[in-house]
Amino acid sequence: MKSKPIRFPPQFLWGTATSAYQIEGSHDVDGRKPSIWDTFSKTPGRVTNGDTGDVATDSYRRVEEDVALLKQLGARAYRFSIAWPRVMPDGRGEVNPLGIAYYQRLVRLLSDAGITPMATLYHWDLPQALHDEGGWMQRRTAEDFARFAGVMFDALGESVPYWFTVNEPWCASFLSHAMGEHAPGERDLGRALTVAHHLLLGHGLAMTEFRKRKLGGQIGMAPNVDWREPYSQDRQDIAACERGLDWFNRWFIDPIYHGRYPANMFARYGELGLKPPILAGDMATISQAPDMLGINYYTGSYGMNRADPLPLRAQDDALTQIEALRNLSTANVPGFSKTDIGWDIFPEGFYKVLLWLRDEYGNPPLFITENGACDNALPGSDGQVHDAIRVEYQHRHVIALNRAMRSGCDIRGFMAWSLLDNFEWAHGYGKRFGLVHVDLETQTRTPKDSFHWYSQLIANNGCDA
Ligand code: IFM
Repeated sequence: MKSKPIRFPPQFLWGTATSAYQIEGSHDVDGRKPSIWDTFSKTPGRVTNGDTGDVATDSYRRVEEDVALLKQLGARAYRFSIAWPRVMPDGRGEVNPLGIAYYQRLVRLLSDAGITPMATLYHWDLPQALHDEGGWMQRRTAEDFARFAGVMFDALGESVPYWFTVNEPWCASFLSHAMGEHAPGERDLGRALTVAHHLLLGHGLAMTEFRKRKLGGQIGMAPNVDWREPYSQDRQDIAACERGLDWFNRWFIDPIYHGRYPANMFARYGELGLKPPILAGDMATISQAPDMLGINYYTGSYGMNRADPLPLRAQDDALTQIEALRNLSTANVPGFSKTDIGWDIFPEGFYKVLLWLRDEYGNPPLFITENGACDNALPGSDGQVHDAIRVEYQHRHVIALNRAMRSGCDIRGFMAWSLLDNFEWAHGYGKRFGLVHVDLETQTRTPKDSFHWYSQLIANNGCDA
């Protein structure tokens, strides 16, 4: 029996997302100075094949071509990020008019094409000059970030209706400062906690700048979330999954919606002698009411209590401490398939985490700011890219999204990650997330099967279930 097609509200914002360092290239053009990712990617051994964002998909120069692709897709919105080192090359002080002009042009092109612009202020490209002074370890960097945000609100506030302050703060803190996988590549849990707090503070201070200007648009943060489904109803498995959610999801969302860090995880960090550097007034700054929340979801899994729980010990390295904080292991469920980056495909987790956000935070307005799959399919003999993994992934996640909306979740838009194959951070260009294939030698763009599938979905405002 054929099931009924699913439909979305008429005003639902379908679009795609990218970020500056991953696509722009032109790393030393028109006054841009290095960010921590320029430095990190040029450090031997940090990025697969020694790839860098120097050229990326050349989108700084091909902005018209990329907007034309969005138009061809039928996108109603486009989420891009603004490179801080392009706009304020030293992180503070002088503003670079050429940097501003680039984003004004992008926004104009989008608006002319009838595409709603959505801007992210921090997608990990901290100006190197600020990092040299201590970077996110310094409270002052949060204040510098708010000043940069203010500059952008003045430049684009009238024409950009949606703003996201910080993208995936978990990556910019724990993955970067405790797990060493992203710039600046440190392995110290205490430093990661400090960075996480300053990112949250930067979010709050940017919110203050936004509110001061009485702009008509909306603003929020864009954390990444995952879902841990208890493998059994055993109390210990349920508790382990809760620890996983505390560690990954609640650590960044509770401060915004509840004005405090999750108590259990806070206490666990305390056992390691660690705590965030909270000063008087910080939690009020961080928790001023956002207009909406951006959610990035890619994967999740079944979780269970670790068979051999680890003690919390200050002398252990950061990775062992993280294992001990969570004491959570992944249950291998037969039949789970993976994307080409090795992440479990778990649309049920998407549905579950959306319901969890609804219940845990009072059903906030949400935008799915990222969701997508790595599928390394290349052009075939017919010249087309048959990225079947991505089409299936996207289809199943859109069905989960629709189910969550029918369960009352207030979701207003969906940005597929990503418009183009691009610089996938420590994986370099070897992992492809684009709806559009990019030949890195020629910069030729070829829309993939997933692009055509998504285009149909947008045109019909729905798809088969
Ligand atoms: O490419 C990244 C993006 O920059 C942030 N979210 C996850 C994507 C895929 O790893």
